[in-house]
Amino acid sequence: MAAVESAVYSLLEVFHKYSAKEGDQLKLNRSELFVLLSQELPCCYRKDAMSLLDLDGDGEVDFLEFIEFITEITTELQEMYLDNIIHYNRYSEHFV
Ligand SMILES: [Ca+2]
Repeated sequence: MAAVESAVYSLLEVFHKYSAKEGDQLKLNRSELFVLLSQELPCCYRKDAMSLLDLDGDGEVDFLEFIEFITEITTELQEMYLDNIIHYNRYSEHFV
């Protein structure tokens, strides 16, 4: 499977692995969200995660809300990634 396809399937599998544990199978309740973040995204584990991710205020996180959060994280990581590439390229120029 191609890398991006694998990443997409991984997001789907992780979300549904945790959302299916209790109540609505297609949404993360507070405890499911906290377990998912602590197990799969420990860098983003926060006590106020539910209020950040629950955009429609229904007390649960659906897949679209989860993906929006993943998009925000990925965008922030891209900025760090690009900074590192720029730094690396500047550093490399001194030694060519
Ligand atoms: Ca929600």
